[in-house]
Amino acid sequence: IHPTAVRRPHAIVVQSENTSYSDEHITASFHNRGAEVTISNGQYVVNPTVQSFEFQTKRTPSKTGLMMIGVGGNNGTTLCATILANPSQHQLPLFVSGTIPPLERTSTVPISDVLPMVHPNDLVLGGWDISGLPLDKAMERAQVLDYDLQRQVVPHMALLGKPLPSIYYPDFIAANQEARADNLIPGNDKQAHLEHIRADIRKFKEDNGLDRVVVFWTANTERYSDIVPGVNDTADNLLAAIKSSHSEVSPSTLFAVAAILEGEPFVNGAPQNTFVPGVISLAERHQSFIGGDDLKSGQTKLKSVLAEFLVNAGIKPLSIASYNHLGNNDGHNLSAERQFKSKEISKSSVVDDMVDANRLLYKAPEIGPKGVPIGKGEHPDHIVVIKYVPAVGDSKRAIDEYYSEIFCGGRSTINIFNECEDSLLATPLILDLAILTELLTRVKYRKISGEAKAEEFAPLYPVLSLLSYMLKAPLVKPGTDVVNSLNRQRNALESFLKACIGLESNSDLLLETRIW
Ligand code: NAI
Ligand code: DG6
Repeated sequence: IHPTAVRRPHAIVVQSENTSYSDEHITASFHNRGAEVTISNGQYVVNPTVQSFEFQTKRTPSKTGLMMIGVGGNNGTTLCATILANPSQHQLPLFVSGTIPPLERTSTVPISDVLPMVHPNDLVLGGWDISGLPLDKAMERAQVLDYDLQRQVVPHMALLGKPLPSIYYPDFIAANQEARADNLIPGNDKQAHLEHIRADIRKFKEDNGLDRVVVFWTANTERYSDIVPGVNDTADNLLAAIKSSHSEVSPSTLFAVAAILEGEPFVNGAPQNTFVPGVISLAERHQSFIGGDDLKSGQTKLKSVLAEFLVNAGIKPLSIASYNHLGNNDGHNLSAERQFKSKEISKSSVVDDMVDANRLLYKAPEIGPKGVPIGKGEHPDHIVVIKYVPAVGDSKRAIDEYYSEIFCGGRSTINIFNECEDSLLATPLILDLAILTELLTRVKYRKISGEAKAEEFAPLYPVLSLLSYMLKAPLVKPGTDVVNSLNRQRNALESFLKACIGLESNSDLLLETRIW
């Protein structure tokens, strides 16, 4: 299934005193430059800051498995089929197979050459589904890929067999999914379910000789879990709530806890609040990586670019109305109110920081007597509508209207209509997320302070906010700001990759082109 093709050798070697190579590691020093800004006597007072770091990246990618929860769905089967259909390892349209901006004026380099990364074809695929349909049949059920491609890949998909049985708590997904749920881990004991999932991860790792397993939620969107003090607000409370099979522990949270306890990264590709505060604390305690939420595939991705462009250009969106209809099983599940609500939240948050960043255009919130802002301040009207229309299957149709105020009180209306196979946008994001997540587990850092003895290298903070570029409602370190701007998210990711080999962040200054 995976004939080995000739791979490009690791192509970039940085020759600098900032960067050193051993057989095992790339070590690079990096100066993180920023500024402290205060307002004094009506003036912004800016003090430039610099903190020096060393990054150490393990050079050999881990032998990595990708275990998808919901592997029998449209995204899961499309991902398996596209990997199996690509034995000659053609370039896939991924972030990691794109290029990074010029290291000098003209040369771009492939992102996957900046640091060693797992090749998509080397991911060992597996996972769980509450539907027991074998994956070849599940691919046919999904009706995403062209008939002829399905026909060619069916025998390979058949070799993947049936998904592992999963956990099903009917209260969390739409009632219309019940007919699918025929492949279940028996019983209602959540502690036993947790042990079962942990054993599945260990077995998959062992059977396939893996060093790393990325556990990925691409199952149905769940309703939000209530945050209940004493239940899911701390790591210990959450573990106790699982022991007592508390009704507010969702399947996705249980999978996240299983991955964390196994020391394997977990990524949430759906919008629900899997990462209740207890999960984040548990990940911190075990230094285990998590990332989410919700794949940012089409409408929201464009919105994060367009809204930023409009606001930065001084064009003031007064309303953004986003409508879409689709006919796949995701759409069916989202036709239920509570599951739609989860998606509505993740699709709606994307313009917040751009509006907050320009309080010249939008009025800031009033400040109350104790210095606390009242409300959110001025904001465009923003609505999100999703309708289920079975006939169109996976081919989502999305309409967006941006109605804005322009110069001299004029009005501008931009209408966008997009038609596209939803799962063909989502699948590459899952691959990118799995590949980048594996990479980030191999990067360590330490602070360098003057002449002081260097600290030990430590892993990155468990919430992998560097994955934001692929996610609609990025999970970030508690207490830090969410960045929704697609350009800034990409710049952060590229700058981080370059920092790991001792290169400065991206600059479009191109000074040599501006001077004699
Ligand atoms: P799908 O409905 O085709 O697949 C979901 C699969 O999850 C189904 O096979 C279902 O049986 C299974 N499932 C449900 N609960 C489960 C559980 N507890 N354990 C194991 N399996 C379970 O949906 P699709 O299109 O593959 O999307 C998957 C998720 O990704 C959805 O939550 C969707 O909202 C999200 N998403 C999808 C995007 C897209 O463009 N397709 C983009 C952004 C997010
Ligand atoms: C319809 O909104 C179904 C959803 O699952 C979306 O297709 C998915 O979340 C992708 O959304 P977007 O806004 O990134 O295109």
